[in-house]
Amino acid sequence: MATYAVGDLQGCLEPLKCLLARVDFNPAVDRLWLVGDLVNRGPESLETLRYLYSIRQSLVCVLGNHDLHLLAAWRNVERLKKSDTLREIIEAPDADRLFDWLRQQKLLHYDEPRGIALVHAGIPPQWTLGQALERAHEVEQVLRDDNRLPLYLDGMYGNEPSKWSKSLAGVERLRVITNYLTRMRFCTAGGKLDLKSKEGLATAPKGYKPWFAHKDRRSRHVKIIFGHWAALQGQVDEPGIIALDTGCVWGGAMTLYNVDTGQYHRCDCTEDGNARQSAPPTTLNDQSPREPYP
Ligand SMILES: [Mn+2]
Repeated sequence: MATYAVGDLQGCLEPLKCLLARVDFNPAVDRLWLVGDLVNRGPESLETLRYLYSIRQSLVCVLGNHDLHLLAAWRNVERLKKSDTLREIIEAPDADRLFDWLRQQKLLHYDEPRGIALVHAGIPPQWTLGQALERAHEVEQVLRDDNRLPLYLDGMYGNEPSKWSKSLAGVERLRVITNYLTRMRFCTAGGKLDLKSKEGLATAPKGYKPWFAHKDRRSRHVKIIFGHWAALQGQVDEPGIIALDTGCVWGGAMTLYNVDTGQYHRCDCTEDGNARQSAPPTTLNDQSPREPYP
């Protein structure tokens, strides 16, 4: 029995199957952790969700910003943007069952025996793991609540408030929790978000750093596996921080990580998000020198 974590799928099913074949993944005994952004932009969002649903007993899944956007578009199709490739899911005959499954997923998972947290974007520096789990749970409860879901899905968009405060209530509170866990890249030591800079580490505005780089980060004793930030290309020089989004949907690669041995596997992706044949097994440690962040 082995446990793997895989980076953002974004509707790229072939590279996922390439990776699972490479490690001889057996859903009857092995486990697969997903960092979220299961769908959108790639060629096979519907088929990807259907495949995941078929092996749901073997999965641990946290939701990403694209997954939440899919839920919002399901409830209000006018939310779809031109660049979205989500309509096929909303119109599928088995959509209800897929959405019911998606809504049961978490925003933050903690594997206590291993001491490993799984999250799409990250945990803000001013939160302990315990606080992050409690606040993630607030959103998770709303996702499962038919009465409260519409208000959340309509109100989750936006970059404000840019910083957590205990006194926040209602949809603003849920929005900043969601932004931390599913959209964050750069923030200040106090957790003020910059949601506009998306590129490499050199683009951080003054006073801002990657969320994981703040030296007094309160979750620093926990190993954290995350996705979302393709520009990092999996290269993070921070102990216990594992970045798995290697930009498959942008013609990069999909990365699979053996949670217990630390071994990496990659399948290269074509520009249209499919798998490229004959990619040799590699480990990230064999790659070019790491780029330090400022
Ligand atoms: Mn994302």
